[in-house]
Amino acid sequence: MKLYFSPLACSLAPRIALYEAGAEVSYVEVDLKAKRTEDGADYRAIHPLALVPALELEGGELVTENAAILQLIAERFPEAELAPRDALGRARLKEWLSFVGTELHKALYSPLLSAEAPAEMKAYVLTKAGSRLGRVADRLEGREFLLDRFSVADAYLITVLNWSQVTPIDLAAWPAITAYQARLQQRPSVARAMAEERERYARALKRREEPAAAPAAPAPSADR
Ligand SMILES: N[C@@H](CCC(=O)N[C@@H](CS)C(=O)NCC(=O)O)C(=O)O
Repeated sequence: MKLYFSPLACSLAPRIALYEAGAEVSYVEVDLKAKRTEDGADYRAIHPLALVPALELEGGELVTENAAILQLIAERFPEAELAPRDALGRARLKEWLSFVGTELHKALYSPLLSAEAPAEMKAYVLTKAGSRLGRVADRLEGREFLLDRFSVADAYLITVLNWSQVTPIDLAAWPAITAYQARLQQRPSVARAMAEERERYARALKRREEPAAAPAAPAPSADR
């Protein structure tokens, strides 16, 4: 398998899941601005929208969309127990994957991180932050994970929450979320994935001759 990723983008989630699973995978970095892979290939020829993540399977099939990729990883590595097996548990997993993908990633963080989104749009999406993050905080109150144990939904949530620090969102308003973040960042798969991608991010910045210091989260851009 091959995971197309961009450092600290939402493709961090499948990397975390793959580390949890102990999967043998090659990781191919994509420059989302240039739309090129690190081997110089035109990424638009691989993914029509040039988005990450994309997971290429052994037979060459390409799977896109984080929710689908994460569930496929969970299914391929059942011993890692990254997804519940019962019907209600699966529904809850899909519920949270959808919530993170739509209410948080695309409806909240993407516009805030975009260099192109107009100020009015950013102000509008910020009006939704309290209710959306409040929902997450309510869920995490008294729980270690979104579901009964670590799942691919946590891999996605921790990835998206990591972007807060380069947005006006101050997670300190939700202690259940900051406690969750602190806990998950200690988890070996998460700690390893974040450390590696921070390094890759710093290298990518350097290549673009921007400040070399590695931030804990990506700088605002049109890429998330
Ligand atoms: N619906 C896609 C969204 C993926 C997405 O937005 N990826 C961002 C990185 S977090 C991206 O590739 N952005 C590049 C761009 O918008 O051109 C999914 O769930 O996988």
